[in-house]
Order: sequence, then C-alpha cells, then structure tokens
Amino acid sequence: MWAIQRRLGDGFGAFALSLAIGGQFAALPLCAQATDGSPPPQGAAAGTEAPAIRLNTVGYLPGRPMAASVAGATGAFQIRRLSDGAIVWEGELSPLRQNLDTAEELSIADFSALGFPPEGDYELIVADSGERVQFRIDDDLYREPFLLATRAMYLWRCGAPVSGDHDGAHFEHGPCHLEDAFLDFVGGGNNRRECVGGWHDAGDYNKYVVNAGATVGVMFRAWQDFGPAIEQVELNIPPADPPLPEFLAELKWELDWLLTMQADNGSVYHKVSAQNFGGMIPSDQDANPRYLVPWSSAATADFTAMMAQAARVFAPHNAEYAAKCQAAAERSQAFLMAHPEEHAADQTGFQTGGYHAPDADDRLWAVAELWETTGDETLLADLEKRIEASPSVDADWDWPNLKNLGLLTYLFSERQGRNPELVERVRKSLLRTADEIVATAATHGYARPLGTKYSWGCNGTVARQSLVLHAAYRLTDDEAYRNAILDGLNHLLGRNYFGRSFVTGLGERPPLHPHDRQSEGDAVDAPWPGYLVGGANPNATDWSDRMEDYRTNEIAINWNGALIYALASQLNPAPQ
Ligand SMILES: [Ca+2]
Ligand SMILES: [Ca+2]
Ligand SMILES: [Zn+2]
Repeated sequence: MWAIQRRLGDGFGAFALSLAIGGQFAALPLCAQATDGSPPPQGAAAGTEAPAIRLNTVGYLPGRPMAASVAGATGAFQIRRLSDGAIVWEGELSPLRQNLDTAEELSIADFSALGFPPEGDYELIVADSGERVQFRIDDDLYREPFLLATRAMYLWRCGAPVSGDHDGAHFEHGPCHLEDAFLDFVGGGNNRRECVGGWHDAGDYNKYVVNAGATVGVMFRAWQDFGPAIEQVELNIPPADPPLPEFLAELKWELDWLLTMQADNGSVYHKVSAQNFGGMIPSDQDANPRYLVPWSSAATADFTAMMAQAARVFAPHNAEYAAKCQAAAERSQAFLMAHPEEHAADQTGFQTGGYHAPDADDRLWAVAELWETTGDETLLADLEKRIEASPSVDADWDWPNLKNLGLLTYLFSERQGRNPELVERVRKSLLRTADEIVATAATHGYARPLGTKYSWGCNGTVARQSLVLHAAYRLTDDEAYRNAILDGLNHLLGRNYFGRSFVTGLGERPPLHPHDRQSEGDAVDAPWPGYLVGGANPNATDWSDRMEDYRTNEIAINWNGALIYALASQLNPAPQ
C-alpha cells in the first residue's frame, strides 16, 4: 500500500455522529473533510452514471433479506423472473428519505418476502420510471466470489511465476524479486539474506510484516470458523509438499516467507522494501534493489501471533511444520518479554508504506495465540492483565489495531483457567459492538455497517466487521448479525452510491483501473481479478476508478483477507 500513516483515532470518519432523525437516514458526518484539505478527485463524477437502482450486483441468497436502495423514486416496484417473464413479486418502495452522507433522497425496495424462489436470474423494475436492474438468486451465490478473492492471494505471490484466467483474459507474471533482500540497513552490508516469497502487499510489490498480520490473522480465523465449507471450494492453486488443504497451502506460502523475517535473536524485521515506490511495471520487470528494514516490536508481536496460530492450524496436517512455527513463535515471544518497551522500526531511507502504529494490541494478540497454542499459565496471566487494561471489542479496526483477533481467541477458547468475570466482560463488549454495527447498518441509506465512516481502506473495514458479527452470531444464534454481514457484502458489491461492485472482475461495473502495478504494467486490458479496492475516502462520494487514485482505488492484502472472511461466512455448507 502507499505510504499510509493512519494512526489510531485519526481516521477521517472517527468523529462521525449517528443520530436518529425523523425522516432521515441517521448519517451525519461531523468531520467529513480531508484533513489535508485536498479537493475530491474529479473522477468522483462516476456517481452521476450510477443506475437509480443500487443493489448487490452479484445477487442474493434465498431466504435471507433482500433489499435495494433506489435514488429519487417512489411508488410500486416489481420483481420479474427472466426465465419465463413472470412477475413474482409486487411491492411498494419505502417513502423517500434523505441519506445525508451522499446527499441523496433514497427509498428502499425490500423484497425479502420472495423467500425461496427458484434459483435463477431476476430483475427489479421500478414501475414509474421503468428502470430495471438484473440480479441473481442462488444458494451457492458466494462460491465464485470466494474462489476469486482467494485466488487473488495466489496471484499476489512474489518469487514465483503465477498465472490464471478470468472472463476470457489471461494473467501471468514470471518469477520476481529473486534477490530479496539486502542487509545494508540492518548492519549486514551489501549482502543478501534469503527472503524470497510471500505475497506482494498491495498495488506495490513490497512486503510488510504488520499488514501480513492483519491478513493472515483474519484468514486463519476464516479457516477456524468455516474450514469445512472452505475445503469444498476447489482453488486450483499449486499443491503444497507435503499436501495440505489448498487454503492452508496459500497461507503457507506467506508463512514460509514470514519465517525468513525472524532474526537470530527472535526480533522480526519490519519489512522487505525498495527505498521508494517503483514504476507501474510488472513485478518480474522490477529490478530495484530491496532491503530488510530494521525490526519493530509490532512486527515481532504479529509474527508471534501468526506463527502460534499456524502451529495449531497446521498440526493435524503437517506436524513438522507446526512444530517449526511454534518454536519460531516462542523465540519471538521470549524476545518480546525481554524487550517490553514499544520499539518502532527505524525506516530512515525508506519512502514506502510505514505501517507504524502502537504495539499494545499486537502484543495482546501474540500472547493470546501463544497461550491458546500452548496452554501456558504464565501466558494466560499476562494475557488477562492485558485484556483487563483494554477489554473492549472494536467496530472499526484494521492493521493498526489487531486487538480484536486476540479477544476472539480468548473468548472462544476451550482451554481451562480463564477468569469467568473477564470472559463475561469481553462477551458483553462483543455483543454491544455487534449490536451497534447492526443498528448502524439499519439507519444508513445503503445499509452500510460502517455507517458514515470513510477512511483509507474502509471497504476492507466493512468486510472485516464480519468477524465481530459472526462471533456475535456464534454466541446468540441471532440471524440479525449474519444479516449485517450480508449488508456489508451487499454494499461492497453494488448497493452503494456508485451502483458498482468494488471487486475487480466480479459483479456489475467493477473497477477497471485499480491502483495496481501488475494490472497497469501488463498488456491485458482487464485488471487482475478478485481484488477489493479501498473505497470512498474521505467522503462517501469520493471514490474514482482511476489508476492514479491510490487513496480510494488501490488494492491490498488486508482488505482481501477481510473480504475472504466475509465471503467464507456465507458459503453454502457442503451437502451432508
Ligand atoms: Ca498495533
Ligand atoms: Ca493491464
Ligand atoms: Zn515479487
């Protein structure tokens, strides 16, 4: 990702206020302007081309809520089945209400009452204007999007050739960055240490441990929560040796690289990076020298957490690898305990992504995962002290703050010895936060679960909210939480101001010009498929499908990891 420096609490949407105002969607941003004072990108005019009917362009799951937002229309609407032309539903649009963050009058077309109609293609028709938009109803709706978003991780692989086809286009690159990485900035002179592999981070080709944490942590959570459904989806990626479930094979590609980032003393280098962002060229033509960047405590803690997760998840599949990951986690945890102070990486000489944020959350997550893996009582005592200091589950979180991952591991642990009072505090906080997310979606004109908060990568945050929502569903069996996950997916796939899908190669009118070196640098017109772009920032209407607009139209592993979790949560369970 570009030189993102978002810190805790300074997101543009951090001070948005939601109010229940009669006749209006509660959406009143108090802090809606970019703090850098820059004007919105010109391409934001894309919104003017949006169809009046804005819905999930991938479709809807039978038996679940189905609704579209319609700009400036009232009166009757119909749902027509395309196969035989039958009108299967007639209803009334809701009264128009003002949606404040997009400054529009919106009505809602709710056709949830369709229930379980035959699988297939339908269209929503607004009677007065005659405008119509097609959509699909299918109980296996999210298999293809899940496949696409997960294969996008494979296409991000560095250090190896990758290739794939989508919609008649072929995408490939040769082995890249085989000289990763030089030791000049970590006291090793102009010599190399083998750090080949892993995923490129985003629209750039550098590799950052902290953002790997946000990605791998969420993808492991997806495996833990939805493994059996995930395993039913054939990813068609290169097999691991010895064999692994494909989803874990893809994670192992990143973990193998991460293992090279641990220094002998247990600290972990912050990133592998060129000194500056390179040109918009394919990765296999990028010859800029790349360097290891000095260690940070946040990277070391995230590494510890990921390796501890890996030790558990891989144990049934590859015991030797699991043991290697556990040993690496314990080595880094020992280093962290000997160095309890916050330590930022010295990034002097580098203009690339900083990924610097406080490490208390990362340390909490590390201790949570290593305790869950080992059952060590000292770790549990340390963990509970950290949770006591900060027990609240967050609604809006990303790579700077990974505390939620640790809290979820603690909350759902089956290990003995937890303080029941503290468990209850975390449980209550989680449900409170999930309720808040559900309420926020219900009061927004596009049912956006993040409400009126718009910041760098907020599409990823919308997807990431699904972790807390699914956790609340696990605790209560209340469908409202799972429905709010669908609200998020609906928003990302077209029920938004632009009436467009935010994922390349998926749904209707997806981004064609993401800020992505691979897409921009190759000779294929279509962008590389399966990538969630960052989304509107700093205001609801500020997104443009322009390559130059890295602030809203870049891609990044942490956003895709979150999308993968949200999609996995809606996979059709395998037939028994
Ligand atoms: Ca942090
Ligand atoms: Ca291209
Ligand atoms: Zn590469």
